Amino acid sequence: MGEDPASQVYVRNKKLACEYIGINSFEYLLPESTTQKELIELIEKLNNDDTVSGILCQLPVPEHINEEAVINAIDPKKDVDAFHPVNVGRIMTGNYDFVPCTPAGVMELINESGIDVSGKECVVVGRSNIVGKPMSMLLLHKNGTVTICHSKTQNLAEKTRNADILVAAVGIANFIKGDMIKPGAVVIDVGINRIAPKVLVGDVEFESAKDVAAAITPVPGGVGPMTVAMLMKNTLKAAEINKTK
Ligand code: L34
Repeated sequence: MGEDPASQVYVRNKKLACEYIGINSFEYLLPESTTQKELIELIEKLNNDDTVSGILCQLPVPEHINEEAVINAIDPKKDVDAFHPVNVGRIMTGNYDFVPCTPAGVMELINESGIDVSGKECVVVGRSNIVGKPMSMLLLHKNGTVTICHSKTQNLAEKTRNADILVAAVGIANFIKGDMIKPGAVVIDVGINRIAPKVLVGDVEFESAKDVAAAITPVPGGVGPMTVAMLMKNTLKAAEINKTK
């Protein structure tokens, strides 16, 4: 909904990924003036359409729309973002079909790099419903010892310097400096901050961090594309779950 420039890039990347792997995707680009009722009516139409496996509403939505009401309107069986409370609850218990795309992408990067989370000190900076909270749960399911830090955390650098695996998801450009990182740590940068028309940076100051960390993800070209890849995985899962006889 609306004209958020970042959303336009992200949605485009999702559509391209669908095209690339052979998933039909349909974009409903709703004008800013659309009412919440109209948006929810569209979601309900898609909920009831057997030819639709997965639904997502790209966030953020404009101010006059209640994000929670929109998320709640999506059929949990088609909720490929895993934002619906039913799916959030299932992530807590560990019995889930859909994993939120960004945290899932982070886990995939960790696994594919041969990094064992078990017993490690994992520090997640950021506590959003979309990244920080589910991220912490996924690391916990892999037997990490998880600390969640946020804007009210005292002695933040002390906490981050203790991390074997550090996930930065605060949304502040270059927030984590090299001296806040333990030598040899794995650093995952979830932030995407546009600091100039053509300059994207993460939440980690890459230059000062790269020589301290044993492994670090870049921005762009790090977690962002993984978010898109995990959406494809969830959508395939949704197609299997919603298969009509
Ligand atoms: N409903 N809203 C919903 N689901 C999501 O999973 C998202 N997210 C976040 C924002 N809102 C959402 C995304 O899709 C972030 N996000 C996302 C998706 C794709 C990319 C980054 C974030 C991405 O493709 N990043 C590339 C290009 C960045 C650019 O050029 O701007 C990268 O290399 O990081």
